Amino acid sequence: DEVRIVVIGKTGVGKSATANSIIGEPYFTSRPGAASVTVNCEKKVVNILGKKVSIVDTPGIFDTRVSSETLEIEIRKCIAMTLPGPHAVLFVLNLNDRYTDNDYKVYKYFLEHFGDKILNYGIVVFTNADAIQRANQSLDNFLENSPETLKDVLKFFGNRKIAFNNIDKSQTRIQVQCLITIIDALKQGNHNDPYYEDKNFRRVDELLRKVMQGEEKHRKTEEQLDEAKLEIKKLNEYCRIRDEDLKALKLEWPRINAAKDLPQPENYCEKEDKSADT
Ligand SMILES: Nc1nc2c(ncn2[C@@H]2O[C@H](COP(=O)(O)OP(=O)(O)O)[C@@H](O)[C@H]2O)c(=O)[nH]1
Ligand SMILES: [Mg+2]
Repeated sequence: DEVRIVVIGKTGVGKSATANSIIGEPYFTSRPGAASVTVNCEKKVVNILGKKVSIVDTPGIFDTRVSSETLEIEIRKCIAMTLPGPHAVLFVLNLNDRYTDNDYKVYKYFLEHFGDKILNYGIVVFTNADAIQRANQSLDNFLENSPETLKDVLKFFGNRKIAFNNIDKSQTRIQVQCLITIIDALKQGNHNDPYYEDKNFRRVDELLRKVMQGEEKHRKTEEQLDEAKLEIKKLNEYCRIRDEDLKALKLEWPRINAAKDLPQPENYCEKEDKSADT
């Protein structure tokens, strides 16, 4: 029984602290201060409650000044580290921070670049549960006064949410159990597509084939070509970065696939090279 998780959110909201709570050891660097501590995506695989849990911690990429394209590649790279795909995407927010329009933009960015489908795998994790615990408040109670944008986000995530107190270690076990229960229910609900799959590169493939075969030549050819050129540029950059990940994955594949009959991961980059030769 395998669970693959990716943790996403702004710098300092407590992504690494939450990832550490989940794995039960201080593996990821978590510290106060504005600077992003995690520079690249990092993965740790542990055994929790009889399950093999892999968790990918991501850098706080939303607040650094990188281009939208670089950002997208970085996030895809993190998601690719959970190949064949994450069962759960944890969107981390700090209960002490007011939910702003910028936070809502981050959410919108995700839907735009990764498709509405990612909503089926999202869980909102609120860190700093100690703050509401001190005030003897429940999470639901606290969220009643939150902005409408946050209420909308929660609604779209099927109201899947959990509060984490990453400081009081006596709460860790029950919190993690609760999270695993939510993820199990999620997997069951998503049984036809139990994990989020990055279909982007299949789409590029199809698009290229279409353009090459001259299909729909009479319609929007120029536009399609421009789109294809842009996608090829993105694809090349992605392939360059992902090459190492793919190599590692192929080595790992027999182990990942031990209990399942998953299809071999396709190497889009290689396919791309071959079609370029012919
Ligand atoms: N009081 C409290 N502090 C937390 C909690 N979670 C994280 N922090 C603190 O928030 C700071 C930033 O956490 P970090 O995990 O590095 O955030 P990241 O940048 O999102 O990975 C650290 O000092 C953590 O100790 C929590 O639940 N309660
Ligand atoms: Mg971090």
